[in-house]
Amino acid sequence: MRAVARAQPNIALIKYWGKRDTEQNLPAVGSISITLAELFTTMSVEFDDALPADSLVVNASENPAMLPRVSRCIDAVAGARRPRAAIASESNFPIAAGLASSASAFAALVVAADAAAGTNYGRDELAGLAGRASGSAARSLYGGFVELANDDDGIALSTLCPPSEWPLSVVVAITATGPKAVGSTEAMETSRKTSPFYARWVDQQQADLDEAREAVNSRDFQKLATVAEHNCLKMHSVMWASRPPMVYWNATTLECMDAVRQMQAEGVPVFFTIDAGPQLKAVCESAAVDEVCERLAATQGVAAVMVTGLGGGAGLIEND
Ligand code: 2P0
Repeated sequence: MRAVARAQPNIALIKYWGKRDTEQNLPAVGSISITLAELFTTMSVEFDDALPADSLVVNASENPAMLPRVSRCIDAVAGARRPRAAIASESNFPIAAGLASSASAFAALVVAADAAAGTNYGRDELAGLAGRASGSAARSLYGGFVELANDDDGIALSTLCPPSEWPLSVVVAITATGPKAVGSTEAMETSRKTSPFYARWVDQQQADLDEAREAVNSRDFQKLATVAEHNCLKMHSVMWASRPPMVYWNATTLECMDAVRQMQAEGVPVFFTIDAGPQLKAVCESAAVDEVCERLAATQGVAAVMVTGLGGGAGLIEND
């Protein structure tokens, strides 16, 4: 009745932003991501009939705020008549700062809950369950380059390229720590309801997905760089034009963008992407990782850099 799973966050290169169904948490657009290797969340779920209620500990502190969402996700896996659960998670990177901690957390949660309850879902079903809790979490069930496509019933996941076949690196420049002002779920709804650019964003997404998929299939770094930066800046433009506007960047985020632009001008194979937070993620060919790390670490205002390769999907590490 106890299981522990581990999942890595993923970084979207073609972004999920906006929902077509808030009830079932279905995305308005498809997305393409890379699953990371060295950053991870470890999640333990223990069912126990003797417990009076579910409990959640995140990085050694009780977290009642997140508990209802976590409990609903476990209900979706194990049924509402399941025993109460003690849930504990640990992440080795800052949570709630635009580093996709909800992706690794809910991906690990569905794997652990499934094993602890003995429900034995397949990976696609687990991805669907994770996606209902947090859209980006569905992608962390898979490794390497992952595409999430919309279909009639919900979502469909596929691996475009395993990590070993195109082993890019990611350097995360931490430009601020601490939780962000507006969570993505709320920010996406504000964009959908108020941004004049939202409809165009949704309309254009298929073309970006097609271009990025072709770039991945042909291992064309420049092509991927161009479409990924374009897609990222379009997503942020949707947010900037919302009411109220949502600007997740700080001055250091812009300094880091400038550092990436300078490296590109010098021929370094690197591009940036930025999610719903102030951190900049620089994706580069592995041979360039030391250079990219050094240059971002030396950029004014950068608190720290983290380096990671690409990794596999969520998996079980203990099952008692
Ligand atoms: C992504 N983000 O594709 C995009 C890019 C942030 C910016 O998915 O409401 O936490 O839980 O489904 O998955 C963050 O949103 O949102 C996200 P919910 P989620 O990675």
